[in-house]
Order: sequence, then C-alpha cells, then structure tokens
Amino acid sequence: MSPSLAGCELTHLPRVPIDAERARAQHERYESLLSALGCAVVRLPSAPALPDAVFVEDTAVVLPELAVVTRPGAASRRAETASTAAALAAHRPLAFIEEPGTLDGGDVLRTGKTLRVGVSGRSNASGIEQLRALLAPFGYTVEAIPFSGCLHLKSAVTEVAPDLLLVNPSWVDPSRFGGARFLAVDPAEPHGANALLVGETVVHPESFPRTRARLEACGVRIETIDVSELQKAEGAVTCCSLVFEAAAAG
Ligand code: CIR
Repeated sequence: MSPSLAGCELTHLPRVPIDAERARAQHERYESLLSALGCAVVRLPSAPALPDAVFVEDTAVVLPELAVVTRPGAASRRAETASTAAALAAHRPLAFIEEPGTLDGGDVLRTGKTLRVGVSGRSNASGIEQLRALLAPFGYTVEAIPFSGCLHLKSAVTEVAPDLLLVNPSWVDPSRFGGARFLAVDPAEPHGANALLVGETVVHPESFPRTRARLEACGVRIETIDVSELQKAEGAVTCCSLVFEAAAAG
C-alpha cells in the first residue's frame, strides 16, 4: 500500500481526500481475510513512488499454465509490472503484453477456458489480440466485450459462483456472457458488482448491503469488508490481489 495512494489515477470518480492510515488498515484486514479463507498471502515490496501499486490485479493475468504480465493502460502504472513479474516467476512461466498493446487485469474476466476482456480506456485492441495469441495454444478463447460507465470490465461484472455472474446491467449487457445465469446489483449500488470469489466464498464490500441481500438470497456465502478508502481510489475487492493455485499445471 503506497503512502502516495491519494495521488492515484481517477477516471470516473472525483478526487476526494484519502486517509492513508485507514487505507493501510483496510488493506491489512483484506490480507487477513484472504489468509483466513486459505490463501498464502505474498505481499509485494512497497512502492512509495507508484500510487496505484496496491491494485496488483491490473498487472497480470494468471492462468494454470502461465502468467501474462500486462502493459497497463495508464502510463503512470507501467512500472508496477516489474515486481509482479519477479514474484510470479517463482510460480509460472511468464509471457508479456508488448507495446502498442495495453491491458489491465481488471478488464479480464475468466470463466473456465473463456476470457472476456473489456475494451476500455485501459485495454486496447492490440493488447486483447496479443492475449488471444498467447493463450490460444492452451485452448483458451478470448472475447472482446464492450462496456461503459466504469473503469474496468470487472467493475461491471464478476463471477460469484460457478455459472453465476453478478452484473450491473447499466454498464455491460448480460447477454454478452453466453448462457451464464446472472444476478443484477441493486440499482442503488452501481459499484456493487465487483466481488472476489475465493473458493466458495465471495468477498464483497460492506457498503453494498442491498446487493449483498440479493446474493444471500441466491445462497452465496459472503464475507464483507470495509474498503472505503480503496473505493475512493476507484478500486474495490478484486483489484488488490491475484488469487491463484500455487502449483502450475503440468
Ligand atoms: C486506476 O485508476 O488504475 C486505479 N486508481 C484503480 C485501479 C483499480 N483496479 C481494478 O479495479 N482492477
């Protein structure tokens, strides 16, 4: 967690003061929750000069067979990938998105062998095409998905159970996701679609009680967490981690 978080990139939100100490405490509770859910948490070295470095999700796409290190769409975030690559090299063969491609992991929604990638201000056609070419040999399909109104595709849709997507239908068309079942966020909580599935538990911001009630009505097991300061930086619960099985395939 960089002490310079308040200098983060912002696209859809106005800049408001961020309490760095509170943000740090929230991030520590997030790490503790992931540990309690069975994850071995590895924290990357602190990067005080990189305000958005806490949002590690954007710097890689980790699959069983390999990890693709991204080239983030925001120039200010490109230096973040070095520490991610160094840490992931212990777990996976690495591949890299190259210029002129850009890709943010927050735009990549994986369900099984299908990756849907939001076409955004951060992820461009070249980045998506490079991802497709890198993953085709492993049998993955990559589909470009238009969306609007939010920063990343996973601000608008995430997987909350096998074959169940949590969606803000004002930001992305649910019919784009094949035959998957979907649950809409409560309209009063447009940012409520970003949820992190860890095993069979969904980590969800505590600021979205109406959407939480909808999830619980579907039988989804939820752990809530206060991420108010990270939300001011246009982040939420998926963006602060890369969750994967430790052993690579094969
Ligand atoms: C940014 O604009 O890049 C950061 N302030 C927020 C990134 C959040 N990332 C994510 O949701 N995957």
